[in-house]
Amino acid sequence: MKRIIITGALGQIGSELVGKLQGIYGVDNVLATDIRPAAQENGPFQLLDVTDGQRMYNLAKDFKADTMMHMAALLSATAEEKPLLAWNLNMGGLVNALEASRELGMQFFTPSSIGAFGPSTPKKNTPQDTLQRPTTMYGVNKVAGELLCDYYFQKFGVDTRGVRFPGLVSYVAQPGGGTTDYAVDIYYKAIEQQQYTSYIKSGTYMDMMYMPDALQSIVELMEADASRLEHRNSFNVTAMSFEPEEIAASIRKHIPDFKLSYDVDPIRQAIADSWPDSIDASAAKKEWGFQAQYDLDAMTADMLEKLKIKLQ
Ligand code: AKB
Repeated sequence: MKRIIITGALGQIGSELVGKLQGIYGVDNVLATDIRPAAQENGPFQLLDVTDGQRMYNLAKDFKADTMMHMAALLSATAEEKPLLAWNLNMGGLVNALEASRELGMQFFTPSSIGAFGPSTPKKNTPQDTLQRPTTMYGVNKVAGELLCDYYFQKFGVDTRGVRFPGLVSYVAQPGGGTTDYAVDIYYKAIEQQQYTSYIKSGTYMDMMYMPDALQSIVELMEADASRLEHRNSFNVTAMSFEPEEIAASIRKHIPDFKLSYDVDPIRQAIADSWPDSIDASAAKKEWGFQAQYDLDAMTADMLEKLKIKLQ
């Protein structure tokens, strides 16, 4: 049985990860933390600014945590607007979480991203091990983070694990400040207004995954037999790759009058253009059995059904 501390528990992933882990390991074995107070506390919760390493250590120690899931981070578009804040928060938070894990002997998870790739990376079926020269602050943080997690494993024996998430789609908590956020917004607007104006250009492919598959991948990687893991901190995982017209076509199977138009945001478009069109997840499949359940149409059907209820 694990005792888990989660940072960024009110963020896009954290909001659902907490419930998933509570269901598996028990409500009292999951300590949710975030920089802002929870509207509703469904289990142990503490305020935590991840740049405060001492408080992070104390909370983990008092909770007797054996696992750290470090989710707090600024996403790609916000990091481009505020690069120094992104460096301090993304790298400062990560090193604090790794240090607490080293000192307390905790198993460790943090997500990397397709943002860890750059324009010189092969764009199609991007290999697990390849060129990583990202041109965004977020990407710089993610590559440095992957290397730092590898370092903590090699140097100190911390059981660090991680995946490179694609854009994550969910009806529970909206993402904020990401480049792939359009793929969430579009479903809300489809229900509310039967139309969407995309800030990402037609023909721009990016990898995506539905949140239930993302959560399952975290649990499976953390439970995986360590002796099978060669790529501990940077597994490519993906469920689908699409461009705006393809998600619109999927939505039209349920809302035939749905209209898609464009007002391209040059900053987020440039970030998207620097990322792969599609990544190869075969290392994750081979080393710990990763398998996504939802393709684009299955995700669309579930998103629209759940959002109709939520937005009533
Ligand atoms: C973002 O768009 O910044 C994130 C990511 C792909 O890491 N969703």
